[in-house]
Amino acid sequence: MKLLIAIVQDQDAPSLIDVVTERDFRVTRLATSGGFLKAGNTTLLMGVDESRIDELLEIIKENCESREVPTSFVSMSIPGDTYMPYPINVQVGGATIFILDVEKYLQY
Ligand code: 2BA
Repeated sequence: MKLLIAIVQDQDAPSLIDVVTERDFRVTRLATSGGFLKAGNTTLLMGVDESRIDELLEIIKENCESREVPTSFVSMSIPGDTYMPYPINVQVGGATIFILDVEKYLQY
């Protein structure tokens, strides 16, 4: 068994969860925040048999969209020790995925 951890955008999470549960995967949803944007995102924990990892990755790819997100102003150091704020756009997602080996899977 593998543990697939997927960090996705909040907008994509509901439909992704619907599809994975319909396809008989199990999933736990965590409300998380990204360190860079400090905005909410969703982390999904999915315990999955190794033989179905590719199927699950395909579902995630189909249901998670990459988006450009405008950030709040970022301070940038310029010569003379002053700071000038300016806006930037950041490309976020579709999904950031980690796949870990599961040593044991127990349910009581
Ligand atoms: P955030 O940390 O809020 O990052 C949002 C987006 O900002 C990132 O999109 C990336 O495009 C950009 N970004 C992040 N750190 C940056 C930096 N130091 N300099 C410039 N741009 C930066 P994604 O790469 O698609 O990541 C989306 C979210 O997935 C992240 O939200 C974070 O919550 C998570 N994530 C991504 N890579 C991770 C990693 N290696 N470990 C843990 N969480 C990760």
